[in-house]
Amino acid sequence: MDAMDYGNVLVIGSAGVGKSTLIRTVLGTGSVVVTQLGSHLEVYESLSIPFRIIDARDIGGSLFARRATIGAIKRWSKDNALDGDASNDINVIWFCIEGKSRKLIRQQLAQLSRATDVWRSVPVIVVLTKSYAATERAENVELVRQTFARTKRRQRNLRAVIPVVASTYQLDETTFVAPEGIPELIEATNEAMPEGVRAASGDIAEFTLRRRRSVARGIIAASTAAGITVGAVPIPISDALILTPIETGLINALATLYGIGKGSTSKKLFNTILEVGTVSTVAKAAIGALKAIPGINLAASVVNAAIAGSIVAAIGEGTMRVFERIYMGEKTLDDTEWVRGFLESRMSRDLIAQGTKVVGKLSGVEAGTDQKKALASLLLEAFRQDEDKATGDKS
Ligand SMILES: Nc1nc2c(ncn2[C@@H]2O[C@H](COP(=O)(O)OP(=O)(O)OP(=O)(O)O)[C@@H](O)[C@H]2O)c(=O)[nH]1
Ligand SMILES: [Mg+2]
Repeated sequence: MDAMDYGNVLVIGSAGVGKSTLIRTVLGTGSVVVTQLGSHLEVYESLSIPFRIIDARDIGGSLFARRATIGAIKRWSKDNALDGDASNDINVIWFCIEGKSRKLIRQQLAQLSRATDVWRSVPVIVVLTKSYAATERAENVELVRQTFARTKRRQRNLRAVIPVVASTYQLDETTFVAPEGIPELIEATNEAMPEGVRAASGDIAEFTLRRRRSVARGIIAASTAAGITVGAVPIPISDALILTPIETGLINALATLYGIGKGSTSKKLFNTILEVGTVSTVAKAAIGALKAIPGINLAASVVNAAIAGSIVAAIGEGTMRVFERIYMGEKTLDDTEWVRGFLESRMSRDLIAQGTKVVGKLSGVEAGTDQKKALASLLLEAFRQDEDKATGDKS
């Protein structure tokens, strides 16, 4: 992409609200270039999205720190202008606010508004970071909107208020809050860009699809770890019903990520997926085959953990691909029979093969190392490799 086409996003917020975590999730880890400007300013660039993201660490802090940071941003803009880059201004500002209490939200908003007075008419997106409590999201959004409504100029600048969870938040070993709001933030930011630097909607769709996939993998990883924990029982598993709550959570989290609602048609689809992943003959066959791997020197609970983890990982990767197709309009929520066939063939083809490999490798893991951790990473590696190999396979 031509450097001229880049828009600039300034990210501000108090220390520890989650700016760096957010930026890394939005851009992904691949192809990101970070330039350090002094000690308080980092400029992130990705080859696949036309925004630069500027992490201004201390702008909400002391007056002195704020002046220094604003000065550095202005100098950076000027230097860019000298390089012949037309888009040297700040085009969008993300106010990062942690939605802990009403009072804190108001305080942070006031502080960030003051700090950005020099960018008087630049569009603002308020990002409510660490929005782990789903029940509080709507209320916090409303509070921000009301606060902005008190000043006409600020209200004019406000483009969106987006509750975000940038990375999986683990509540305990088997429950977690899935990432939230990332594709929405990318889309809203692109919308707020001046026309000259705005990406075509097709390019943005492709970018957010890739971001969705990487968020999906975080969800699958957390669910697989939960499956390993739940599966680690000494009595042999006969079917995967024990995994129902985890698979249900997994399917729901992926559905939210791909914008699939909770109507009656999707419910039927979710049930189909759950069936394949719990009581189907394919699932049972996989359990039988994995239990029967000869010559393994592992405790029964470890084998069970491996089986449970394999099933969750396989269902997760398969469901992600199903939802991608629906998201792209290639399939619909009504295609339950296609979904069943697709998942069953993936399960019977890959689950046993990958699961066997993983159990074999696990037997070679040195005694004393954390077997659960080793198992989780072996599983994800195995199913991811399979996933990447299968890319482009449209069956
Ligand atoms: N699980 C989870 N942790 C988060 C999230 N956002 C931030 N954190 C954690 O909160 C802490 C602070 O996050 P940072 O991204 O470093 O915050 P920051 O705003 O860049 O902080 P400074 O650079 O010090 O200003 C880190 O331990 C993060 O891992 C999130 O969405 N999920
Ligand atoms: Mg940071």
